Amino acid sequence: MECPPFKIKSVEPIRLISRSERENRLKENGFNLFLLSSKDVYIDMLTDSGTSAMSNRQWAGIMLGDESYAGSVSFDHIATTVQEIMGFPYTLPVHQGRGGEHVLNNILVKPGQYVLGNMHFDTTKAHIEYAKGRAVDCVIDEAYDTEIDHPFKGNIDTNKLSELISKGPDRIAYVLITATCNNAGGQPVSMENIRDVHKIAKKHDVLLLMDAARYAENAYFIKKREPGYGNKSIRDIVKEMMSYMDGCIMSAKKDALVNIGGFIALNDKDLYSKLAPVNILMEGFPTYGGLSGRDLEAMAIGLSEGIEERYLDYRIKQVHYLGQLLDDIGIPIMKPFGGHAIYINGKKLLPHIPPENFPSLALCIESYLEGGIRGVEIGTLLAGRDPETGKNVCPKLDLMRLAIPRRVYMQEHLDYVAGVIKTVAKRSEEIQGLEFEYESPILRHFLSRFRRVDISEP
Ligand code: P61
Repeated sequence: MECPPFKIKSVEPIRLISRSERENRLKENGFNLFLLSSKDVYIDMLTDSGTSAMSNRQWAGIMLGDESYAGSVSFDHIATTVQEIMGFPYTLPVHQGRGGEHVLNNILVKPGQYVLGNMHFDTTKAHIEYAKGRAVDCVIDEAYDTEIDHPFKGNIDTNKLSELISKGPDRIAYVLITATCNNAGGQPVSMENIRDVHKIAKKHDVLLLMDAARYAENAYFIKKREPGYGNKSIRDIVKEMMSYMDGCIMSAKKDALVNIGGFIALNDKDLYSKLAPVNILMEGFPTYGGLSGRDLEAMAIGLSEGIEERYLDYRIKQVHYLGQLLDDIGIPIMKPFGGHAIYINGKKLLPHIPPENFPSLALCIESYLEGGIRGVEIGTLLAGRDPETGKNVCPKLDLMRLAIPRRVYMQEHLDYVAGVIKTVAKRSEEIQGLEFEYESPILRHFLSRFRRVDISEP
């Protein structure tokens, strides 16, 4: 086995507070782990977003950042890096992924139009709906089954896609491939599927974009799992993936290894010209887009580091190490293991808790109580309510995600996490569900408060 391709220069202390303190913190914060102070969290697996450890080169880049309001040299650095790696000539920086979603959907989506994709992430869906559009998931059925072994569960069902587009291409604002597919367990999309989706989109003259938050991890899976790509470099695979796209939107907080940042990158100058003024309004001048020069610099360096093969190999193997530990002790998890996180099937582990009482959230809360681990619910709570009926959406997948920040934790941390989950699973039958004490109106999981409900009581 190979060691991680880095050594540690700077450390950040962590500490496990007592169980009674953890219980108190939960009660004080309405059982919402987003509301906890990070000093009360021992192992933080809430997200892999913005939580990466930056490299010495990125930190050196921070000092080189050009803070000019207009024409920053650091903007040139990110724009040329995007063009070199992804091939898109027009880059608009944004402060993070959802900033880009705001700008993009403001221009692309007309009321009532559809945005078709494999499985839209929650901020993506929220922004499409905010622009009065409709977000439709067209992922293959296998994605909804945590047990089925399929190498590319993030694939779009091309029959479903064709059918929806054929009904009226004018009603489609654009097609979005999210790679990897976060809500389906960090599952990749194959090159074959990307190519097929491209053909369908072009046939109907519909814009095709990629949500590239985890595009490098997706490219790694193509290399490892798709026939014909084993000997290609990640760079070449990325180039090919992007060659089928009209552009991409990226939260750089994931595969570009930065704590803040993002961008929209495009082939078409006209579309760029439509987006740039809105970007000025919402994010900032097109050469900074809500970021400081140092952020742009770190993002450019991180984008290159994120596609290094040795790094990706270590990264994905680390995630799979945790997956294997949990699988070996019989925890029901999404398989095959995804790119940035391991997802536990909350519905299956806690079948006595109905979806409306948030089984996967209950699992997150118990894992915090047991061992100070902070995971996140990707299920009924996250899915929110149907905008028309007001009812809970209750998606087929109801999962607890243990996201692994990049270059942050060691094997021992993951051993500890597996031990805690094992203890929680042993007492799964006693675990209670939750109900709202306060339900926040938008992206409700962030600010809502809950109380425990004993499901067994009549
Ligand atoms: C995450 F609990 N993801 O997975 P921004 N596209 C995709 C994402 O995964 C994504 C964004 C766009 C997060 C952060 C997060 O309810 C939550 O830079 C595929 O975060 O704005 C973000 O990028 C948005 C966690 C976001 C959440 C929303 O952990």
